[in-house]
Amino acid sequence: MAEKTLFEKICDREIPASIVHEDDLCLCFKDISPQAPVHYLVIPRKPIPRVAEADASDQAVLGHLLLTASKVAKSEGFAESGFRLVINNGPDGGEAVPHLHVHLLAGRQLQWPPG
Ligand code: IU
Repeated sequence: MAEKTLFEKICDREIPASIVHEDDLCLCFKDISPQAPVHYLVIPRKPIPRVAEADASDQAVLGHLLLTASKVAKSEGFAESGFRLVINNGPDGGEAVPHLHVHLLAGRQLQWPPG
């Protein structure tokens, strides 16, 4: 069996994380190196390495990640001021952890384009 990713270990409570939401399909926890006043990661329990490796059978979980991120952002009071969701894919995309995750950033004016 392949070794668990860091984020699978967080799902399995083998590594501590500050979890703000969890359900059958996903977990949302605070990023350890926040780039905004609010910086959370929403990850599927299923260890999909990156969005480019998701397939049609992952459609429901992919939708669930976005809906969950939006729900968390709104529950934290960012419905009006706004927030940003980011998925980094592969080396040029800036992906560091090979377990799909949606970054949720909020709480300051974010710039565009990203670096
Ligand atoms: P990326 O999209 O793969 O670059 O993002 C990985 C994120 O995971 C990054 O923002 C890290 O700060 C974050 N992270 C974490 O929250 N906990 C950890 O133990 C590790 C990375 I390693």
